[in-house]
Amino acid sequence: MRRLACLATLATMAVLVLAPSAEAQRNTMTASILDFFFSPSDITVQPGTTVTWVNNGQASHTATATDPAGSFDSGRLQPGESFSLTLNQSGTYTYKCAIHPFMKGTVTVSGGGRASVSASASAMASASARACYELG
Ligand SMILES: [Cu+2]
Repeated sequence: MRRLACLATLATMAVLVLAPSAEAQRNTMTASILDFFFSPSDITVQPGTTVTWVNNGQASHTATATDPAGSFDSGRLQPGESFSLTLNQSGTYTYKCAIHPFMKGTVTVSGGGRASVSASASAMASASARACYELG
């Protein structure tokens, strides 16, 4: 009976430990491009996040990096078109619409990303080992 309780605990913990990494794989963020602004204009994401800009306006727009200059450029997006970018490097990127330069936005990449996910996973694994030892 005690052994069964121990196995059940381990199985539950295994599910909890696996869940965070699966979550990290599909980190995405969507922003709208409207006439004539980015919404939201300031975005903060974790490293590895894929940001997608969708042109929901009536006019053509771009998302073109200004600092660091040249780090990304969507090219001209017709209404309904989108542009995706995966950001792995921490830092702040500023961008504008090359057609309407008064349209401006920033993307800030910060946070622990994968490092903090694996740290919390190993903490949970040792917690489950301790629970098992006390039951046995
Ligand atoms: Cu524009």
